[in-house]
Amino acid sequence: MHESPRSAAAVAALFELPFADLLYQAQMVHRAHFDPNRVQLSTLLSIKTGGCPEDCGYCPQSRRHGTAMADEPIMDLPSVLEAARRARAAGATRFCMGAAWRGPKQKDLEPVLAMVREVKALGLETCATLGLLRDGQAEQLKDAGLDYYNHNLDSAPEFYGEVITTRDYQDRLDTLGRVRSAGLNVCCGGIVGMGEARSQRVGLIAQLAALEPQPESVPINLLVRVEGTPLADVQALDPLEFVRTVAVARICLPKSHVRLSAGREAMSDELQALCFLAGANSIFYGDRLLTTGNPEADRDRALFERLGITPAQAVAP
Ligand code: SAM
Ligand code: DTB
Ligand code: SF4
Repeated sequence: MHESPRSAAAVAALFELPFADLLYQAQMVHRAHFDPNRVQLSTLLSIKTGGCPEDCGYCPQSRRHGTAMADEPIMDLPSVLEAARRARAAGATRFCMGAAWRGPKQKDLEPVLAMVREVKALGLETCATLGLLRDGQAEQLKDAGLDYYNHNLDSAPEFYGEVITTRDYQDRLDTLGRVRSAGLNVCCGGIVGMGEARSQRVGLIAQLAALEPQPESVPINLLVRVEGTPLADVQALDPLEFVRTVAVARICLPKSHVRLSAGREAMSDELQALCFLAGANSIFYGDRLLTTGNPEADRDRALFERLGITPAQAVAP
């Protein structure tokens, strides 16, 4: 028996509410499960950048697009640890390592396992996003001390094929199943502003809400339109529709941390404040996402100060 809406019709009805009624409902759900003035901070690091064989239309790291991004080797362990220490010192509680792979080969996974072990030893929560996982790989990551695995559904199944052709929706669901079975926390969300219809934003949230159990962490990305990618010139999403999407995610995924993710750099403080009011309670923190920019930590700290938001406490080292 689930109390939160998860049928497409119920999710669509939320999107149709007057803005004030939607935000009021999101606030009530948020306050029933979380301290509304606390936001979790995760810092990203691209440990393997560029040269990806996949064709995700939004992504600057695909080697199929004209983004002229170099195919770099995997980072060395000391450099990763230095970045993790910096993130910890700045106040992040989770460190997320991303790789531009379709998925890791065993020889790729070995150095990542070492990174997970050592980052965990710094007292940070660990997260990795490495693409599709094969049988046994999630277990190896779990044994190394991984806390979260990020793998996004990205869009509604009806829209997915217009953005990506090299992996299908079921591949993603299979990886999420492996992550869950290995006992890892699931971080799974999507991207909006890719030219999808509202009904397709509904479809994305309905899919996320139907995951059983629901993901612990739900990144809502606003497309960063990168020159050279097929989606570079797509029409910008109405900012208030973005706030609606966050609010609907909060209501449908009541116990999940909803992360205000990519796209924040271009948002005003006022728009971000509306997103926190709508129930977002996590951000990517630090001046880079994977390959694109993110607000400077100082700007985020100043915004939190103005809003009376306290970052979630770091775990003891
Ligand atoms: N290669 C792995 C994979 O795709 O599963 C992991 C890294 S991939 C860059 C992680 C996520 O970043 C994607 O699923 C997508 O949701 C997000 N992303 C990539 N490019 C983006 C962009 N331009 N704007 C917003 N989100 C983006
Ligand atoms: C997620 O949902 N968003 C992050 C993280 N998970 C890996 C990545 C955003 C990437 C934005 C484009 C870039 O910086 O390359
Ligand atoms: Fe590769 Fe991931 Fe980018 Fe897709 S989103 S092209 S899989 S790095």
